[in-house]
Amino acid sequence: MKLSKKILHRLLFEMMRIRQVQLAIESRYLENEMQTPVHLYIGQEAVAVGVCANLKKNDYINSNHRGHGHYLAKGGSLRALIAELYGRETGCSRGRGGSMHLVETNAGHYGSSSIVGGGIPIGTGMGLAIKMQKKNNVSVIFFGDGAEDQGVFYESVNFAVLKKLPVIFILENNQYSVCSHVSARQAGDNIFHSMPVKSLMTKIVDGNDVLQVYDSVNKALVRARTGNGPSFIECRTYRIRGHAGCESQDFSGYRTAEEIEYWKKLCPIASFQKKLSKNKIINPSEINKMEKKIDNEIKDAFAFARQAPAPSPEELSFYLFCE
Ligand SMILES: Cc1ncc(C[n+]2csc(CCOP(=O)(O)OP(=O)(O)O)c2C)c(N)n1
Ligand SMILES: [Mg+2]
Repeated sequence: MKLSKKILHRLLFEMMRIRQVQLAIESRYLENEMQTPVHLYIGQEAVAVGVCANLKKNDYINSNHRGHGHYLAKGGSLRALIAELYGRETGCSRGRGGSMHLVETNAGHYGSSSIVGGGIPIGTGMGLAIKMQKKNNVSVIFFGDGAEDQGVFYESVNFAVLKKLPVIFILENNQYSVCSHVSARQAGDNIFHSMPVKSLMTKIVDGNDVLQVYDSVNKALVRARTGNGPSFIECRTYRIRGHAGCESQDFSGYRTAEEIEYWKKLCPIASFQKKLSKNKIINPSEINKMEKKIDNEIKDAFAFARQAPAPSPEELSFYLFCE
């Protein structure tokens, strides 16, 4: 697939932006001003970016607890993300949700949640709504290999195939569900081989290669928009940081330092930068410019978030589903 220089630069920029935001969050996390768990996306950037760069604003996404990358790639505001982590009224969930409850319906982001697998039936239902309303948009669901362990995933895939829904299931197989490796949970090597139904387009891609992700989603979108039903794409990747919190807070003993080092060398951003540089599509000063631009945006977002007001105690229960 031949992509323009503009798109290639955009893919790199978006991945760098997500990475730099994660690093900034991590570097401030132990100040304890962000009173929310965070699940960093470092290492998985090519998935969110490769998927969302294909989508239109009115295409829907559903995300999960590791959702900063999905939110930013789909066009969520960085200021509102950081304000959310700081529990501020100006956050994307008005400071009531924290890192695992990001949402921006104006950008087609219909929410993330801490319920592992919870977004899968919701995104499938959104596919049904699109079909019933005879619209042309698509519902994309991001979920991890831990969510794929759950029965609701298979029920949802079955339903989406049965009704030929415009849904794209994006499995981010980073190989771990908290401390448990995928080989301790799944009978087969490739999850996509275990799909229970035919007539579902299935594909496994290198989730650290943004172009592979982009290309596979592009094909799945054509299929969905032309009424041919859902697709399932397994993106093989790796989370470089621990399950939650910042680096120093990772549990230890469930994976080796060699394994982490191996995957660090497969960094989706460094390898894409290298590829573009080698093909003279980008030069060091352009990369430098991107870094600076992102850095300024991050500084602005943190300053915005930290000076913003918290929800008032009287209004704390507003916008929540509670008794
Ligand atoms: C229904 C449910 N079961 C268990 C948990 C606890 N839990 C939180 S994150 C997580 C691991 C999820 O792994 P995966 O879906 O692969 O996502 P990753 O963290 O690897 O991005 C688990 C089991 C939960 N939040 N919700
Ligand atoms: Mg996982």
